[in-house]
Amino acid sequence: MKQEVHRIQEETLAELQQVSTLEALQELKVKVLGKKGSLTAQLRKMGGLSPEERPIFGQVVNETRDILEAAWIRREEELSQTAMLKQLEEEKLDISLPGVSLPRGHQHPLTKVIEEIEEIFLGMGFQIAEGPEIESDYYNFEALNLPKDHPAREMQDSFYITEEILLRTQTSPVQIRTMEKQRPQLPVKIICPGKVYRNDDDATHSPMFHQVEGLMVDRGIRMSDLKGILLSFSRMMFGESREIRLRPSFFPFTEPSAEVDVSCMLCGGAGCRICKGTGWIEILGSGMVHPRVLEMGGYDSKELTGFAFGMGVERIAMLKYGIEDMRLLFDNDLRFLQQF
Ligand code: 2NM
Repeated sequence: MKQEVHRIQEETLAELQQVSTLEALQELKVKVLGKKGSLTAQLRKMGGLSPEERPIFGQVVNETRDILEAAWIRREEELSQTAMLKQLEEEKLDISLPGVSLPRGHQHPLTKVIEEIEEIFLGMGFQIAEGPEIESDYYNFEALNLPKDHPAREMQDSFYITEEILLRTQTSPVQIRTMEKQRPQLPVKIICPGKVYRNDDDATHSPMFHQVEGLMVDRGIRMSDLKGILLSFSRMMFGESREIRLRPSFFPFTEPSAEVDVSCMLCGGAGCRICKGTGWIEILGSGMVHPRVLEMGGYDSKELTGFAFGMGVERIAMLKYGIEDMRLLFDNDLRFLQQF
């Protein structure tokens, strides 16, 4: 019987060297060490042995099993290694090849301009406020004193989602929301950068564009505060030698209202192609916040006053960088973007 066990051991060790796949290895394992395997069968014969012989034979079988199992693990490693090398060879995978590099993007000039505007106003003590691009009719129009018959409220001029919900047409709803949220803490001193949407699409209008609006509310805020802040902004944005001028205008949410022009950054005010010979370039709209808007924000308009302004970022970027066609800002052509 001992010889039989020894024969199984030698035969199996020889067969192990013959098998060439992991599947065949597993089959061989079942054939020898499995429940119905040849070595397992030897153990069943122990019943026929004398009590003295049994432990000795048991030990022989166990030793053989240990030897075979160790040989199995070695063979399994060899075969796995061979299988992997074969796979690598078939895939012709060269892990030493360098990766494929992707072309590098570039920060968008609009993002740059927005960040620059933010830095300037942060430096003057303003905070940045953000809000939803999908707005209610209330925050977008009603609270801003836009009457029901105002053209911006026509279905065809704004992107309505329902009769009560639309894409914001300016960032001022964020200012109403901020007034409500931070009341009664003063001053309110915020700028609101972000995307706005209007149903216009031609060479000079994009259905989506960017705005930065500003708001300052406190006791005793006057038009001269507005003018001082906007002069400082214009000089930091367009150069220390800039001047500004205010022209009367109209907005439903401000009274009085003014358009703000900055002296031409190209000719310094002498008159050129860019300023169409006037020496001045319009950069933003502004005014003293309408008392009704302050009341809508929850403030007592007899006690407080404020100024507000709004500018189009695309326009500022085009002036600052001398971009002639607004559509270049929306093409995302790297040859254009990489110039800024
Ligand atoms: C502009 C021009 C003038 C403005 C008004 C307000 C608010 F919320 F206080 F009523 N925010 N922004 C404003 C005023 C915006 O954009 C051309």
